[in-house]
Amino acid sequence: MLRYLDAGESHGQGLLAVVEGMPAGVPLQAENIDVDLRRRQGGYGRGGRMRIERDQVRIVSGIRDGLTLGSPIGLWIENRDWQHWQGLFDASSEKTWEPFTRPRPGHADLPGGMKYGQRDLRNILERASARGTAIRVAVGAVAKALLAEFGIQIASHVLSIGGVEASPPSSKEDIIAADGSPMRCADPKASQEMMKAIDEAKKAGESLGGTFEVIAWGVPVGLGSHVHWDRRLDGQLAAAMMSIQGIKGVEVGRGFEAAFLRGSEVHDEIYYDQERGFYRRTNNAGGLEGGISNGEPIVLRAAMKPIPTLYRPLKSVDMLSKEQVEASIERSDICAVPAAAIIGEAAMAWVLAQAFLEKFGGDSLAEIRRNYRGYLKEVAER
Ligand code: EPS
Repeated sequence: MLRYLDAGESHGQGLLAVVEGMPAGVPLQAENIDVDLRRRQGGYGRGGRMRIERDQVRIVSGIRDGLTLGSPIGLWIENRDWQHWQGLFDASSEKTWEPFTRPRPGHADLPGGMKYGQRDLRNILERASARGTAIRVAVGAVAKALLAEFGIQIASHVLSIGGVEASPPSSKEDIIAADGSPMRCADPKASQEMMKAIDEAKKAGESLGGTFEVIAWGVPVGLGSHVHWDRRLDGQLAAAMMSIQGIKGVEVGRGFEAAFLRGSEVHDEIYYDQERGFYRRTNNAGGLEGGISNGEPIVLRAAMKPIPTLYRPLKSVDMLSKEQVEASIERSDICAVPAAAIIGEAAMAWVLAQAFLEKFGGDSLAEIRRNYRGYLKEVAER
């Protein structure tokens, strides 16, 4: 069983995770994890925090000579910003911090404060902050390292920002090439408009959401199962995607659009040839049928709401005085959809790695390879 726990507050010392259940023998380098951490920090529309942080992971356990040992992998990312917040988590410090008492509509502030009995909502927002997604991306990169050994590749791209829609990319190469661009979008013309929309939103004290797509290529047929609701891979992937800060909708394959079409327009017809075995010419199902991967690329889309911190704040109520006020302003991003797409990759990688180990599990990479090859051989004969 592959599992992890993470901890850390946005302005605490740092973020940590323990990944348990990774087999021995998987090549893993901090530098590879750092590539994804850098990707997460990018994207047009980010706020001041990303100019402070230089996210880098320290692998503190579970590795020797660049290979996993099968023991728990400890990961640590320092918050450089912590030094500006000295005393926030330290009762012995002389510095006191103003309480945060005007909850932002749309953030965890108010429901979190009510649930945990807190009037200083900093006690909620510090953990609710999307800062925590840095460690989630690091954990996802560990999962990606395992999946890469079996030719599974994950990428993402932005589809829309604040109502500006990109035309869909025509090839895998276009999607991968979008990675380096400021909006992480495969349509250069739409990207320009998206950046303009972000500039306008910034001027107006607004924030913008959008949609993105995450794709996994090379996933074998047979991950997940139809036999019980919580074993369905589509459900697990959707839950993982939905748990990312700001996500309000998830689609698999054609998703909501399929509900407007007829059966014959939606379902992917089945073909067979000696070399490829069973195959499809379309992938409207997004690589998932009956909660099981069907060998086609897995395609998920997610919708991110606009970030709740508005520089022109919405109405709120002060937790102490109960007076009608404007919500507090906490430094934030105008738009974080390009970053959310990277977090989407991590969420997908984690669920796929879990499902992969459930199917082909073993204690070492070599053992898993044997199981995997044996299964593929059997599948080819079916
Ligand atoms: C983020 C760090 C946070 C925010 C943002 C994402 O840092 P700070 O609060 O110090 O500016 O910039 O989080 C949110 C927008 C949010 O609402 O939680 C990061 O590392 O990605």
